[in-house]
Order: sequence, then C-alpha cells, then structure tokens
Amino acid sequence: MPSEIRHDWRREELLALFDLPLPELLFRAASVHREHFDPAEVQVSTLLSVKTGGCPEDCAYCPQAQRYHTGVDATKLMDTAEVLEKARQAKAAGASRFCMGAAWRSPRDRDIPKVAAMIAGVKALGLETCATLGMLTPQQARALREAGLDYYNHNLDTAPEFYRDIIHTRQYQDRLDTLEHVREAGLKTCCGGIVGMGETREQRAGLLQALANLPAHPDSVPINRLVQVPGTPLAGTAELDPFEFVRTIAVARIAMPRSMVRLSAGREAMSDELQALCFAAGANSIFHGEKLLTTGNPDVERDQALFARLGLRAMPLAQCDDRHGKSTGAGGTVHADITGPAPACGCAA
Ligand code: SAM
Ligand code: DTB
Ligand code: SF4
Repeated sequence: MPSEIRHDWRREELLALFDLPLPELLFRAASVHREHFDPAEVQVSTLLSVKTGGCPEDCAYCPQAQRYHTGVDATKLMDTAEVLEKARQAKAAGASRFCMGAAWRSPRDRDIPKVAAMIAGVKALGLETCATLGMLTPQQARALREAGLDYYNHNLDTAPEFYRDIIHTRQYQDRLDTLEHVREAGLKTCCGGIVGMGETREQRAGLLQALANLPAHPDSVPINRLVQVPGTPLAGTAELDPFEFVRTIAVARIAMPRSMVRLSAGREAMSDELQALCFAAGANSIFHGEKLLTTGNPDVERDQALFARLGLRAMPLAQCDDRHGKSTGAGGTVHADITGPAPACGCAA
C-alpha cells in the first residue's frame, strides 16, 4: 500500500520508528523512498553567502552571530555581477539549484530590489533559485517570487520545547509566520533543522513532527548536523552518534515521503560510508561545492568520487522541462551531473 501523506504525526509514532532495529528502519525508509523517487538520483544545490556575518540574532550554533567571537568578518551585500559569476561556476560544477544566504534577522525593504536582481540573474542562467534571508513579510515574499525565486529556506531548527535553549531573539511562531508568508506567495519551501545540538531523541522526533505537521510538507528538508564552530555557545557539545543521524534521515523520509531530504551542514566530517547509509535511508539532496556559508563542505573531487563509487547521479533539472512545456520522460534532461561537466542547457539563455 502506498505511503500516505500525513500531517497528523504523533510524537510516539515517530519515536517508535526511531526505536526500530536499524535494518528494519532502513528497509521501511528505502521502501518509501522508491515510491516517489529514483534512489540513484540526488538533487544538487550550491550555496553562496551573499551577505556574511554581523547578524544581530543569538542562534547558539551560528558562526555569523555578531555577539560570538568566531573570526567571521561582517561583509556588505555582494554585487550582483559577482554573485552571477559564482552561479555560473556552480552550474558548470553540476549544481541545478543556487541558494543565496544572508546573515540577516530579516531583510530591509530597501535590500529587496538588490536581492531580486540577483535572483532574476541566477534564474536567467537556467538554475533553480533559492534564498535564505531570515524573516519575511508577505510583501517581501511576493516581491521575491515575482523576481523569479523558486524556493525559500527558513528552518524550524529544532523541536519547539528545545528551541528556547538555542535561540532567544526570535520565536518559534515567528518562523511559522514566515513559512506561511512564503507558502502564500507561491514559493516552494525549504525547511528543516539541526541535530547534534545536545537535544534528546524525543526532541529530534519533535523537530520532525513539527516539520511533517506543517500545513504542507516542505518541498525540501535540510537536515543539518551541527558544525561546531569555536566561539559559539554550542562548541564542545557531545557529538551525535552517526547511526542516530542515519535514523533521523530515515524517519524524515518516512514522515515526509515526497520531500527532498537534504544532507546539509556537517557532511565534510562524515565518512563516505556514513553518507552512503544516509542515501540508503532516503536522503536525496546535497549541498555541493567547497563551502557552505562560512564553513567547509566536501571538495568537488571528493563528491564526484563518492557519486561514482555509489552509482549515484545528479537529479535532472525538471525546471527546464516545465519551461519547455514538455516531458523528457522518467530520465528527464540531464543538465547537470557532478560526475562530469554540465551539458549546455540553453533553455533559459
Ligand atoms: N539568517 C537566516 C536565518 O537564520 O534564517 C539565513 C541563514 S542561516 C545561516 C540558515 C540556517 O543555517 C540556519 O537556520 C541553521 O539551520 C543553519 N546553520 C547555521 N549555522 C550552522 C551550524 N554551525 N551547523 C549546522 N547548521 C547551521
Ligand atoms: C540549511 O539548512 N543549511 C544551510 C542552508 N540551509 C542555508 C546552511 C548551513 C550553514 C552551516 C554553517 C556555515 O557554513 O556558516
Ligand atoms: Fe543570524 Fe541566521 Fe546565524 Fe541566526 S542562523 S545568527 S539569524 S545568520
């Protein structure tokens, strides 16, 4: 029987999944994965910090919060031309989506036209666009959509009851409100969280419960494994058991069957074997490129070798099919493949 798309997950049900013997949990997650996706395909996004550091918020994990001494210097918003050059490079290296991040609590209205120009430019390169800029008003969300934004990333970060241990300058409800504005503007949502912050298994289940019980499952669910940055309050937190991370991926896949579950921050410190287990557990998206926002990510050669070893390939850029109003069949048009240079698209040129 096909898995249902549910928005009424109870904490105990998710905990019961976490408690399964690992082989059984992997089997269930892999079965759900195959109902909706080709398990050999992995969606590839590249991140760029278009405005780094100096953030007024107090997120205890974040190297970009001004109040912590992490050695991250604050910069101004990048020039559009520079952003577009990075986007071209990302596309050539095999990315199908380009995500622009800014260390803001929320953008000022006067920042929106500048970000809109970046979005329009990236879209014109034939890439999917994503932005993560902090809290948005309904008007800002609409303006970004009109500029050509496809996805907006805004994370719940953790379970509601653990949230107050991590962030004090913004409420959980503020995050839910921004997500509502994003959905109402017709944007796709990218929403996930961080594990390994000292939360309990019940709280990990609580994060997944909050995500799965949103009015619509996020299109993309980034699961970040805390990158411990010296100077942040969470530096020195006990490391999460790698198998617990795999379990979290598997439960996310089961609870949100049609979402892209993304292996996000923390991949640099993961072995190839751990990543392989995560893909087997239903992860089907990664950040590609040597840098996340301010911290490291596996280098391009390492990811190419990993994809080749595991027989994985970059997911086709479905967007081009949409634009041309035609379907290229199950395989789609492969515009990007991190095991080789991306063929020229030309679709949006
Ligand atoms: N300032 C905006 C905001 O907070 O919404 C956008 C950028 S913020 C850096 C995006 C996300 O990165 C955070 O919500 C968090 O989940 C993730 N993140 C930040 N620092 C991290 C770290 N050290 N380890 C893992 N994930 C991290
Ligand atoms: C997300 O959930 N993870 C990405 C993206 N969304 C913007 C960011 C990870 C940041 C890791 C720390 C850094 O590089 O500064
Ligand atoms: Fe600022 Fe975002 Fe970092 Fe929080 S996660 S301190 S809002 S950049």
